[in-house]
Amino acid sequence: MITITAFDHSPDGGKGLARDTRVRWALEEVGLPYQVRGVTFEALKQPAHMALQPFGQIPTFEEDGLVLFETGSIILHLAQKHPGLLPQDPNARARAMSWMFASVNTIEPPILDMATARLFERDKPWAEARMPLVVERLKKPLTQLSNWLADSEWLEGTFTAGDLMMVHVILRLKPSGFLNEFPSLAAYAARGEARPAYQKAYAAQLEFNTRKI
Ligand code: GTB
Repeated sequence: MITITAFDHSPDGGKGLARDTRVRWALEEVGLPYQVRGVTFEALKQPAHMALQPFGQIPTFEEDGLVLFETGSIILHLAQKHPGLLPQDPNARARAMSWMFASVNTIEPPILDMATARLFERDKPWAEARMPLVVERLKKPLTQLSNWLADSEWLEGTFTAGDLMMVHVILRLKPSGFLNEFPSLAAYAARGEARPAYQKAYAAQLEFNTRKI
């Protein structure tokens, strides 16, 4: 049985923003059962968890003695091993992987930078002056992504692990309303959210995060 780790209780209270949601989603897309071990913030930095995740973070993935960390690597492993998340054609597979990397390498960093600026740097004397730069650095790649997508359903024709990762990355912009500034990306994210596998993953993380211990 596959075991993943997640926050014992996510700070978002179950909005699906923590990264275990994308792993849950991938597991649902390929139809694999899994169990979840909750980790407290304190336990994240203890040796037992650091042995699984060198940076003291969630999620991790364990199956038959294999331990993986980094959501991109976990989802790539699942997608290569099980049908449903990568096309058969080698070139199309490689394109889907390009999008997986683009999601975590090109789109996620400026999103995290904006989240950090808004949540943790607001009281700094330079916060107000820096914010337009942070917003511009995010708007540029989002505009480019939106231009690429145009009115296509998915990034490369059919749904792939690249879309799964990209949709979960941009969903981080939904609660602030920022995603609505890019209607084609908002519609793209909504298509991802509408997939039955996402719905199952979302419901599971919500139940987990609102469970009584
Ligand atoms: N690159 C790694 C990966 O993709 O696996 C990043 C993993 C990561 O950032 N994990 C975060 C974590 O463990 C949780 S998801 N943080 C604890 C720590 O670093 O000490 C990031 C996250 C957390 C909370 C919310 N939220 O509440 O809205 C959203 C996203």
